[in-house]
Amino acid sequence: MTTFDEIATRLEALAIEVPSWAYGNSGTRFKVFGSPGTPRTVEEKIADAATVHRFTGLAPSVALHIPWDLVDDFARLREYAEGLGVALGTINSNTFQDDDYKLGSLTHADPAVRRKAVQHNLDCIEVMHATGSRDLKIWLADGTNYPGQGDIRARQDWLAEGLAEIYVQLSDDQRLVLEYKFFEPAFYHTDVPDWGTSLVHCLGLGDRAKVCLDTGHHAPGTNIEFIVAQLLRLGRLGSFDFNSRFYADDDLIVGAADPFQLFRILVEVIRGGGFGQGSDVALMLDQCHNVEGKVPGQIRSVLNVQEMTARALLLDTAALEKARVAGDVLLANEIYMDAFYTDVRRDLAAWREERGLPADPMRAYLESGYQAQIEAERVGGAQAGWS
Ligand code: LRH
Ligand code: MN
Ligand code: MN
Repeated sequence: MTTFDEIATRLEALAIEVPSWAYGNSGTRFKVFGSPGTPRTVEEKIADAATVHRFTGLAPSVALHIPWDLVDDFARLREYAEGLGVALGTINSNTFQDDDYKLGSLTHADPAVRRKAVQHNLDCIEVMHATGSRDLKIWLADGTNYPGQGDIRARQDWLAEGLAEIYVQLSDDQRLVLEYKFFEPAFYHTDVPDWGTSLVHCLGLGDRAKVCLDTGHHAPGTNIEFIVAQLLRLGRLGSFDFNSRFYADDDLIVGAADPFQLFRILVEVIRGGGFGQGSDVALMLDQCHNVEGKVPGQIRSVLNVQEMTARALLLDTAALEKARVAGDVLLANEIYMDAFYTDVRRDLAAWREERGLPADPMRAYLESGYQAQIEAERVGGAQAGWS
């Protein structure tokens, strides 16, 4: 059995990037509920993200979405964030909210629209220079609703061309991560529907093009940990968008719907070298909090990832390997489940206290008065983008 003490220092490597849009008001297509204390500016979103980090020590960077988080001076925004103890992280481009993109962006049949979409991504690279961000994340809403509507083959060629124009503008320490999603908003075909399509484009671009895996973007029953293992094996897993789903792209709190799936994914992340020293896999959240509090929602999320990472690190890999070699199916499964069922909450509380963090970050936040303060100060919070 691996003990908690043996994994304690390894846990220090855990860093989870939080999305700026998790702090804004969001909802479904039926209703966006406003909640008191919602940020009115990018700075206020960053202040909330910094608060999550202050109470948990787990969220040292915040991802931005452009143009949702557009400001005049990104160098100043970076200073502001750093002053609060967090870095600006992944820059997400957005080519899905402009009328011109109704029938596609990088895959649109009209070269002028494709040019506009490429240019937007180039503008995002400029932002990255100012913010010090490593990753440009591209997710496309591109697709069609009806058979015959588009030339699905030509759209792949246009996509490859556009991505190449973007990729060459990255500097040597920057990366492009291409996110896939199997449906929505298009329903007949999607231009980047799966990890295979994303990988094919990344392979065509170069070493610094990687796949982004959003856990909510798969058909029910998909074995996501297998995809993780395969992409890590190929050196092409760039980042995660963590969330959980019951039905579609629900964007619920990570680990809420299926904690065992999160465990299985993290086991493969660790197994494949995607965690800790030498790893360049970015662990991010991509969530929206429609009915629950946003800052505590984010705190719960990063704590869930921490708890499940600890349990995955506890897996006795030596004993597991022995059982596998011996062909002992039941013992192998027992060893695996033992790690999953280990309750690490008390150990984690002590671990946090040893590092000057609150033993129970959620309670500490609720008692801190931060929520009452932002509710009093902020009137008329802004709506987040949809996801
Ligand atoms: C698309 C997505 C993508 C977007 C975010 C807001 O469903 O997962 O990552 O950038 O939602
Ligand atoms: Mn996502
Ligand atoms: Mn999504």
